[in-house]
Amino acid sequence: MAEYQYILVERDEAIAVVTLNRPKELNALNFTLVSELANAFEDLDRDESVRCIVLTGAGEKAFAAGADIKEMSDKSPIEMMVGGFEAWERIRRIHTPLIAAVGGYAFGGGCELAMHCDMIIASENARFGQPEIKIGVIPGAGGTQRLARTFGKFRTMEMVLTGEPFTAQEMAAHGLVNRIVPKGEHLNEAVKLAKVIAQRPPLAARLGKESVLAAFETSLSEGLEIERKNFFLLFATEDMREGMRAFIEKRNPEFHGR
Ligand code: CO8
Repeated sequence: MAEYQYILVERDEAIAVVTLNRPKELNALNFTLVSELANAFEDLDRDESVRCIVLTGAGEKAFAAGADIKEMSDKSPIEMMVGGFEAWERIRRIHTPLIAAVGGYAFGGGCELAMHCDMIIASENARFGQPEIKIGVIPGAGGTQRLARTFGKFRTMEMVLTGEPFTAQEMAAHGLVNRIVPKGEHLNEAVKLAKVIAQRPPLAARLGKESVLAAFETSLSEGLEIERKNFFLLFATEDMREGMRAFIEKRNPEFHGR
């Protein structure tokens, strides 16, 4: 497995756990870290034995407190443009299901990174926020768009225009957190959920993810078309035959990703 400076990548059978590993800086996302993350996710995405990826932050205080303000503070618009946004696009295109395990602060780019994932498990002490306005900018890695689509216009406005954080409970009440667990339990719970997904046929998981994400990018009729074509496509898989046969024969299915 590749060596990284700012992240850790570990395997637990079919699960990969990726840890943002700058705990002294509250896992602030510098350009190198985000690029390492994109590289690691792409490597794991290519590995058929990886069925689900869990993303978490090192230390008790933060998932990630946002982009690295010290690194960004003297950058020009062009340096920002060429410096790192391509890595965020690469993360957006990962096919393997991604689960964010959030304890403590998920601020700025940290909140946006959690929202790049497909599910979010949060510790009861998790705090989500887009505080960029307090330092003179706005969210830049999808915060205004992804929040507005789930959290709604009015709460998103409050978050983006005041910069004040919301609790895990508030996020869960509005559908931005799957479940809240006692402090410190977020990673265990995320791995537990990942293990359930890892048992499912991976091609169905991939096309299920693709279809759900299409809901955020298309009209209803285009989205329905994508869903239907993906549904038909799965009838070409051995796993579909196995899944249905196992149901009829009243036994557990054995999926091979084919
Ligand atoms: N960048 C750099 N360093 C940070 C960051 C950060 N975002 N957050 C915390 N740190 C550092 C602190 O400077 C401090 O370092 P040092 O010990 O050397 O002084 C250390 O981490 C611990 O932080 P604090 O002492 O501040 O810890 P507190 O518990 O007192 O406060 C907070 C925790 C409330 C989270 C506080 O650290 C804070 O407000 N952090 C900044 C949050 C923020 O503004 N985030 C948004 C950044 S902008 C952004 O994310 C835009 C994303 C655009 C897309 C990405 C493009 C690449």
